[in-house]
Amino acid sequence: MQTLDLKLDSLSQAPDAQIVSASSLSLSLPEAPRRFFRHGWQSWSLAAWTDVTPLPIQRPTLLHPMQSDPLYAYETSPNSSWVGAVELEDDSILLLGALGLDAHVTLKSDRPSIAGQRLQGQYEAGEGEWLIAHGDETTVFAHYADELGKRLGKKSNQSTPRIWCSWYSLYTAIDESILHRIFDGLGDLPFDVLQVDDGWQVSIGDWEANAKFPSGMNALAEKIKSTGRKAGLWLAPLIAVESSRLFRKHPDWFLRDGRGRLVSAGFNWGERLYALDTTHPDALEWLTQFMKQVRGWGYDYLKLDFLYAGALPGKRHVDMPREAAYREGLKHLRQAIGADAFFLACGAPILPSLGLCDALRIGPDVAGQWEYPRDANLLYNHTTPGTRNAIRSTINRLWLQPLVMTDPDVAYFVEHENFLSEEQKQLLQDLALVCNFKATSDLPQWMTPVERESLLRFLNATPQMKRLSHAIFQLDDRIVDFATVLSLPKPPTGATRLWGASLGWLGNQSLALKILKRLDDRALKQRMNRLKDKN
Ligand code: 9PG
Repeated sequence: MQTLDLKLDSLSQAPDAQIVSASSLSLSLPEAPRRFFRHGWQSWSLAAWTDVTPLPIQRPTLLHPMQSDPLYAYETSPNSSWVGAVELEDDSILLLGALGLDAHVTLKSDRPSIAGQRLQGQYEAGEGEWLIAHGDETTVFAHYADELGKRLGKKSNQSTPRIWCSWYSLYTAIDESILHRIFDGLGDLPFDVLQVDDGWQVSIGDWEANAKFPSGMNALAEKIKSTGRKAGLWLAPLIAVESSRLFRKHPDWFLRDGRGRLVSAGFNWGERLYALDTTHPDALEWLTQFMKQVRGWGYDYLKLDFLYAGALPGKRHVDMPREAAYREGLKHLRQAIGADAFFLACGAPILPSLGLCDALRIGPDVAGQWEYPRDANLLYNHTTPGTRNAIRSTINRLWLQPLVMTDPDVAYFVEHENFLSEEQKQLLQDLALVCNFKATSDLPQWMTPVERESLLRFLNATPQMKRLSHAIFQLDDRIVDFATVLSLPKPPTGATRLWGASLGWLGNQSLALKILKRLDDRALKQRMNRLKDKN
């Protein structure tokens, strides 16, 4: 396939959109664009309209594999996974989007142009094809979603469940008795799923109930189902920590680079993470059995997390493009789970997950904190937990709505243990309504009667939603404006930059991260004890 050189002028005669085939292509622009739309690789990565100047390298770099596409983490010129767009002087938007996997878009400033590049060989229909669309933002992105749907598949007709999830109140500080009390306390609030998050397992890789769940995972699912709801469970099937039995027993199942060194999948839970090579037949067989076991325990809603690990660059057992390998692995996962279970993909590379999951997280984690100046300004990292980060990327990924249920993460209703203002909580609740995906982690024990009432109203609401512009929405007769949330802080300069660099260095030291984790764990334990005292 050839390299194409195109000019926007030559396109403007043509229809507003056209599909071209090329392994790489370059589209000259009439002038330097005003803004660039960058689309981060996986759920947590940044999706935003930014100006066209280079952005600082995100820190700490140790976390690149879990927060960005590590292949482009050091590329400072504006670049984007699969699809990029520019805003021109006449307010029109020009979109260049890959219709297959393993493709990237970059903005070149010398001779203003937008370039697309495919990385590796053909795998599925649509690869090597690009959509070029020119017009208003809504139209060009709708066109892109439409073409992707034809090639990668679209969402099922299932209705969106309303979910209670354990993560955003107690994090890993959960145990059997606390969860039982919460499930009882939720009473007849109209949730469809009660989802147990991280904290139940022996370790990442060793997916059995830990000592805090002495009755086992089966009994926990039974308890949930006895309340008339579906049981949901969090799992991170494609990663393992280095101390896990799985990793120590089968180091050959994990992804390595061309020189045989293990590929880092990031750092979390105070440990290094490694990625399962899903093209290894034994690893795949283990995955399949594992998924069947979880279904057998009685869980019908699965939040499969840290899925990006399946698409990291490396040398696989079967030599194939990384995103194609991921998609093949996901097909197996989907089959093992069964079509009748609900599959939420999280921390997942966006395009390769389409058509295979029911719902997709489209932004970073929310938090009971609006923004952390350390991350936003010093580390210039907009992928870390924080409500502003979550809203920003989510709004910029709403174009995915025709393709998959879009999960903006949970909304908050309580004041207890939460630092968001009333306005910020309202904005997050409205985001959930815009996404048509309702979830919360609020604890019944923390709710005042008024808060419980507002949660009930939220769960029962079915407003008519209309997008009026990029950031402004109408929900029934209410106008909701996200505009002030979406901008990015100015990149650090001078002393702030030096500060950021030192902090970034510290963030790469596993010892520092381990200490931070200890402190976090201690604070969580205290939170859990306060809750226990309350009962
Ligand atoms: C459980 C959590 C919750 C949450 C997920 C995921 O370091 N990181 O970049 C990072 C990002 C997200 C994250 C954890 C770490 O959270 O999104 O809902 O399930 O895992 O551990």
